Amino acid sequence: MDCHQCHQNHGSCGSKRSLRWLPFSENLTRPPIEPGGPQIALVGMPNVGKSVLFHALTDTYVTVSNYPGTTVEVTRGAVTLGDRAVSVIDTPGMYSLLPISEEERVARDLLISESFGAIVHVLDAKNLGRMLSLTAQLLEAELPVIVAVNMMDEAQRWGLTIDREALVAKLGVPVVLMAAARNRGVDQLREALADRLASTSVPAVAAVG
Ligand SMILES: Nc1nc2c(ncn2[C@@H]2O[C@H](COP(=O)(O)OP(=O)(O)O)[C@@H](O)[C@H]2O)c(=O)[nH]1
Ligand SMILES: [Mg+2]
Repeated sequence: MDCHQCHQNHGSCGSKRSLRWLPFSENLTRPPIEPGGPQIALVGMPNVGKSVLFHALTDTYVTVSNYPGTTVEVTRGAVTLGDRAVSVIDTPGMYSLLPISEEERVARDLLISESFGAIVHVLDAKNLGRMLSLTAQLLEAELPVIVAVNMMDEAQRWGLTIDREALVAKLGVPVVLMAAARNRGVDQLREALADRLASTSVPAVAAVG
């Protein structure tokens, strides 16, 4: 069977990662991850719904591994965007890019050491004010941020409304309102991701003059 990371026999890539396999028919229809293609990271404070969103996006198998030298687990999978399969990472929760905990250090190191076509900053709609400080840090670090305001179902129950257009105008990046646990807004996020990756991808073959 092929490894979803390297598309080779698992023994030959040397990976020790555990894999959750799909039924054979689904495995056949899934587009392969582009070698050297873009990656997406889900980042944000703890308990905002990153892992729920990760599983809503990745209907294919995932790998879970300890970040090197730590006991912190990092989950990787693939999200299908149209006819592409793009690698996506669920990062440990972090409050700030200035790490205090081991989880925060791993999340920060991942963002620095790997290159990403899009960084989805997941926020809790009920605590926007507290969470936007991390958005500001990510933007300051010039990361390709897409803001996902999650838990809109709870916010609406609390009578809160979020002015998406105002957020877009203030932050200058795409903003998606969602309730990942109810599968609301997930398709809009896929569209925002596809747009972001399309606008940053380099043509495979350069024009020759
Ligand atoms: N009501 C509601 N709960 C959610 C939503 N997304 C996640 N949750 C819940 O929030 C909690 C934390 O989610 P989790 O994905 O583990 O957060 P993480 O720490 O950011 O990975 C869990 O109990 C989820 O079921 C949502 O959109 N609406
Ligand atoms: Mg999580």
